[in-house]
Amino acid sequence: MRQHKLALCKEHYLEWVPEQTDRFIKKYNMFTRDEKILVAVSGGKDSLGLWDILVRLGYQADGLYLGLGIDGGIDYSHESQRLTEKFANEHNLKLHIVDIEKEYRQSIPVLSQMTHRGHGKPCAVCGLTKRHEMNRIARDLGYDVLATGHNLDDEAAVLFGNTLSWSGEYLLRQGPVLPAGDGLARKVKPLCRFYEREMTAYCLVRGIEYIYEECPFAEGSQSIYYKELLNQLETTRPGAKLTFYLRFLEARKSGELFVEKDMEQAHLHPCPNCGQPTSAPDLCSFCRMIEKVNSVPAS
Ligand code: Q46
Ligand code: ZN
Repeated sequence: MRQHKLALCKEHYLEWVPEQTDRFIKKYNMFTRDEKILVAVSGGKDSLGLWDILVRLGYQADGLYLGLGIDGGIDYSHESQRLTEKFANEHNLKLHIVDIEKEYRQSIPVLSQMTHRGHGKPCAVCGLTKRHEMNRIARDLGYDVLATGHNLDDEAAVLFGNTLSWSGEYLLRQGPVLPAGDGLARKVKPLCRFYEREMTAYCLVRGIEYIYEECPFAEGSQSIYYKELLNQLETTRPGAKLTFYLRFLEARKSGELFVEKDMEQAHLHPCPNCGQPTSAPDLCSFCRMIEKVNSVPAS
């Protein structure tokens, strides 16, 4: 790990990763050992790695898998669900599975086509659905906090995009912890300081079987392009990604860059259908989407 000027053997690497994770959890006040954590698992290395680490550290972490119904020629959803279930069974862990198609009659790609959102890509509908469902399950099942496996490469790419467009609102909300709001679960990213390759290495040496393929719809996305640019930078300047992200967190905290203002929570009210907070005047955008889909006669 050139950025840390550190080289570890397998045995010590498997100790170092959880130790570091626990340090970040405490540093950013993510959660305590008394709280119930719901880990959003996709079958990929980051989320399965995160679940494994939290359990090894003795946290109460259950999993949530959302079946999106994405095939993309590689049977993506089935394979990622199979690997997630395999991991949960092998470690005797509790896994909640929500199949979007069963729950809302349509898979994500079909919901996207029917609502004409996202210019042919289902990512807008997928993101909206995942946010809605993760929050719904966390709230309904009484979890204190929702944890996702975003790593440093993910966070640096989002930060890069938000900086290029100086999206102040998004920059203010980006961080390792998004506090709970009215009806919104606290969201945390315990892996936000690990490089993607560090998580790959963790899963490989730990023997975690995960889905290698990305979601087929990720191809050609802006975030992958930003990741490539940042990787080029990292090659010549080891540690650049980490510095970019950490300096941003410091600057934001100190108020150097932005004046922290109250997030727009005041304008939120519960959606009359699902009860989740929304800024829309009536139904939340997820319920509006489902209403629209249900109004289309079945063919
Ligand atoms: S948003 Fe888009 Fe991802 Fe959903 S459709 Fe696939 S690439 S999984 S992070
Ligand atoms: Zn709603």
